[in-house]
Formats: sequence, C-alpha cells, structure tokens
Amino acid sequence: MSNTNKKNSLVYIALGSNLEDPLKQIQSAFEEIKKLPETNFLKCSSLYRSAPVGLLNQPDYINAVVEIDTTLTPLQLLNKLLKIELQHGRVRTFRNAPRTLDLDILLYDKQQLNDEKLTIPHPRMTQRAFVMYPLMEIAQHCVIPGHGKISQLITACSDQKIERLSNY
Ligand code: PH2
Ligand code: MG
Ligand code: MG
Repeated sequence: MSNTNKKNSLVYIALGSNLEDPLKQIQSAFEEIKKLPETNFLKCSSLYRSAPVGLLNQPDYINAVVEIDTTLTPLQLLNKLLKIELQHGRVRTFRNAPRTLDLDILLYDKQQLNDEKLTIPHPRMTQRAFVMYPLMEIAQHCVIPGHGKISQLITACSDQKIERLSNY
C-alpha cells in the first residue's frame, strides 16, 4: 500500500552505551536504525566519550545523535527502538544503570508530547552535554520546543566532561 498520505517527520535520536564494547554497540545501532521501515537515515554525529551523569561509579559512555526522517509515529518509533535495545541485550535494572544500549527519542518535529510512555522533547536533554554536543554538531540551528535555541542552551552544560572521538 502506498503511504504517500503519511507525514514525514524530522526526528533526532540519542544513542548511549557503556557496557560490552560500547563503540561497537553504537556503530551497529547506526546500522539497525538505517534499516528501520518508513525511515531515511539523514545524518549521524561523531562519537563522543563522556563521563557518566547521574550515577557516577560506572564506566564512561560512548554517545552520539542521529537525524532521521520517518513516517512512523512517535510511539511506533519508540517500540522499534526498544526492540533494538533488547537485541543488544539491554537489561533494565534501575534508573541511570550502566547499559549495553540506550536509544532515546530527543525531538520529533516541533512536537511536545506527554504520553505515559514517552515525553518529547526528552525531559533531561538540555542538562546533558552528552546529548547537546552531538546534537549541536548535526543541528546547529535547532530549537528545542519549550526551551529555546540549542546554541544558547548548550552553555549550561559546558562544565561536563565530554570528548569528541575524531577517529570514528
Ligand atoms: N545516560 C543516562 C545516565 N547517564 N551519562 C552519560 N555520560 N551518557 C549517557 O548516555 C547516560 C549517562 C541515562 O540514560
Ligand atoms: Mg537515556
Ligand atoms: Mg532510554
């Protein structure tokens, strides 16, 4: 069936991993996101190494952000991303626990969504350098609904430890 009547949305997804070869986890997650139905993979940021935020006593993370356009709805996309996390052996224990793969929807067009399963924009994104730096790299002019321009917001997390990995 043709889906020409469906709307395309511009979406940003944050990737994070700090267990079981995080670089490989993120690189293979890029490939899996490329295979999502109804979706075009547009951009990916560099990979970043970041100190853990929230729960300090755990390994450093590898983080990145991707830009896609998709006709999947926010909840359809969420379910696909949760499946990819499970394929990577993600086990949910407690909040901010170390993980093989975390895939978070950051932005979905200019939408603000407060569903019991999904909040968009991601509620903590503006406080986190590991999200804001890779997002700024691929979307310098982006506006975060309810918050403002990324270029102004990013100064608030400039004290957090993060390093862009230039070889990946
Ligand atoms: N994810 C968290 C909690 N803390 N810290 C870093 N550096 N990177 C993450 O992806 C991360 C985190 C919960 O999702
Ligand atoms: Mg997360
Ligand atoms: Mg998550």
